[in-house]
Amino acid sequence: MLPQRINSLPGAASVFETGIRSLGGLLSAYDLSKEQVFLDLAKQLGDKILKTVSSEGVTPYTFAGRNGGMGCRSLAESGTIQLEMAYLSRVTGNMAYSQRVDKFYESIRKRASLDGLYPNCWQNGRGKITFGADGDSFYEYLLKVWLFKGGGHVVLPNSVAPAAPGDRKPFDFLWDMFDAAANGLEKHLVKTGRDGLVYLGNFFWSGQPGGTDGSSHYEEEMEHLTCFASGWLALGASVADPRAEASRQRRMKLAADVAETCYKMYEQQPTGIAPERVKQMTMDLSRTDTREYILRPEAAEAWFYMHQLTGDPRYREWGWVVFQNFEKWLRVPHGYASLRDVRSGTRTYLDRMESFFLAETLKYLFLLQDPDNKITLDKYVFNTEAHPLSIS
Ligand code: DMJ
Repeated sequence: MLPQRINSLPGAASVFETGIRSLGGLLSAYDLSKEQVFLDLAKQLGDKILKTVSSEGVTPYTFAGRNGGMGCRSLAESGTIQLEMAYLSRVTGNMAYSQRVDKFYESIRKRASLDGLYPNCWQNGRGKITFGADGDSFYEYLLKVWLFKGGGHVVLPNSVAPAAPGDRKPFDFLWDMFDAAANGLEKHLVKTGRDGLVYLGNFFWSGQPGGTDGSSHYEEEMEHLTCFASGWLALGASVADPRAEASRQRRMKLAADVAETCYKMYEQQPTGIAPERVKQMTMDLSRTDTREYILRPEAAEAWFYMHQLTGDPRYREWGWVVFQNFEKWLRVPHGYASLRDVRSGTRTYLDRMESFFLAETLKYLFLLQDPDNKITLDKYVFNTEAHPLSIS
């Protein structure tokens, strides 16, 4: 039995996680079932989240305010609620949800970027740029919010491309920001390792234009989180729009390369399970500072997108292999456990099963195999926690 009311939320709760996991989950449950109770709860939660957002669209770390681990407001915190609020606005007719959080786009656009890329601590105007933690879903939502608002149509293999939208829309700046960020990623973050695989690293930016000064530098580190960028690039490259034409093939190739690197992250470990991150572009983990796997979804997400957008069966094979590895190494009597060391033949677990394992990892692996899947990327956008929302 679902509660009818959401009372107080703990001050220590993360606004970001509540938005993507709880609000996103309620909205998707409403979208798929049309049961009013889910929307009633979502509105209450949306109101509580909205109260924490400043008039500039800046979201705090927790409901009690505060900064997160980096000691600043992060890009992902303020840039990963626009999709959920756009959905709430659409179904309630109350534009205040969307208007408040979209203010963040005005705030960030006043800041300097490195070819469309912003530092995680965006208010500092310099520092770490990444498609991993604290940056990732800001970039993800630029494209997804644009698609959700009707900016463009995703074309699946063997389907007919609809006519591209004619007039420029007020929210088309989101496409421009997505496009600029994808160009920035190609220019500053892509590197081919000694193993011939394509990695997406980080960049430490001094804030100077161009990023070529002595105080800026590249970091050879790729997080598991960053694997999402494969699906993101492929999704943007599948849009029926003349603006996507020039970069389409190039970005599709990069998306496929990154998806493959993410598979190798799994394949090249003795357990067949990928670690949290690799460093210095090597998969043997001799340089990394962690060998944990905390059930992250981004590789499965990449293969799900790549399969749906290309039809290439290899992604299904990869997903199946990895699922079998999960069964072998992670299954415990009452669920699936995180692994302390993906190179060790001794199962040593962390006492942790994140909700994203069910919401994302298993969902993407299931949808990847499901021949009757109706949740297609021309009709749905997935929020960053893999909760599907129908586009129209
Ligand atoms: C998920 O909660 C979301 O995808 C988020 O954007 C970052 N990554 C985690 C799971 O790894």
